[in-house]
Amino acid sequence: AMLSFERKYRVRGGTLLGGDLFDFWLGPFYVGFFGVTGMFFTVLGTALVIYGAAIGPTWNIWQINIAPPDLKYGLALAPLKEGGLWQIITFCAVGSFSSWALREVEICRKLGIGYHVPFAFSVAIFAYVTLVVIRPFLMGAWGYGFPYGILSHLDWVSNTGYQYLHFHYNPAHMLAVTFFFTTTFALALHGSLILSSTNPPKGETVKTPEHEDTYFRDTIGYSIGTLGIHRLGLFLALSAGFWSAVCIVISGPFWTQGWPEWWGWWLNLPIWR
Ligand code: BCL
Ligand code: UQ2
Repeated sequence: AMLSFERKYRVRGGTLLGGDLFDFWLGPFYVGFFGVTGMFFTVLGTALVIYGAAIGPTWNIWQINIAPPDLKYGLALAPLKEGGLWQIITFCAVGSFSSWALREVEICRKLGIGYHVPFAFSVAIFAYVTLVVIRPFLMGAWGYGFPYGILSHLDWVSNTGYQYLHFHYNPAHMLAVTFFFTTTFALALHGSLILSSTNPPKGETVKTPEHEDTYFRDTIGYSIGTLGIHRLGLFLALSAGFWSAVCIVISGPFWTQGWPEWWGWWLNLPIWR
């Protein structure tokens, strides 16, 4: 079932690869070259995760774990049951996420809209790739990647954090956390403002952006505006992902001591030293 206005937007072209070959829809879904590659990597990757669980010791959803290779394998390929599975799954994950981003690009081109959505998703992919490819590569072993499992990845985060004594002292982690929290704050302000102006008391009409601006001008003396709040929200969210990637890539490749020690530069400033 196509929505009445949908036909108008189902335009040919705008493809990056494959030309007209995959330029069609399956039901409501655009296919495209990257729909095919995305489906391939997703199905293969998911099947390998299930196979990994099947050869593992448990079907307990919380305890299933697919671990990266031992550090002794360095940057080499490991035997399938000793981390090789993790390596192939990681390859499938990167292939699948990238395909999804490129499929988004093709859809943006068809619609003639900006690339904001694929750009934003790319920042999330960048954070993931930093964790399982860039940092392990810089540290010389795939074994530094995080394990695929619900509890196991939490253990990895805790262990990795304590290796640097106190991760809260990591300046980039501070920025990332602050951006995540500010993002939720901004969305709470925005969501509540929109719902309040679109849900007036019975008998009253829906309010306009004039009312929205006035609400914030009256309370804090400033309104960022309806377009502005979306720009701010995007900036905050992308910054959260970006600084997350930075906070982990500098832990090890750049700084090997505890993060509290890093602040020695501040304590050693000549003013008070
Ligand atoms: Mg910390 C990282 C917050 C305490 C050690 N920590 C993070 C960051 C974030 C954070 C800033 C994780 C988000 C991220 O990377 O997003 N930490 C945080 C907070 C506290 C905290 C708020 C707190 O105390 C209140 N951290 C601590 C303590 C340490 C500690 C002090 C442990 C003892 N923290 C670490 C370590 C790390 C973090 C170590 C990290 O490695 C991590 C980080 O920065 O990683 C980059 C980025 C987003 C992603 C990576 C997601 C990518 C998604 C991909 C592209 C798509 C997936 C698709 C999916 C599979 C398909 C779904 C299909 C469905 C049908 C939809
Ligand atoms: C706003 C506005 C919106 C909004 C929101 C604001 C009419 C519908 C939420 C208010 C936002 C401000 C003042 C910025 C807050 C800053 C940070 C860093 C959280 O003015 O315009 O449009 O949704």
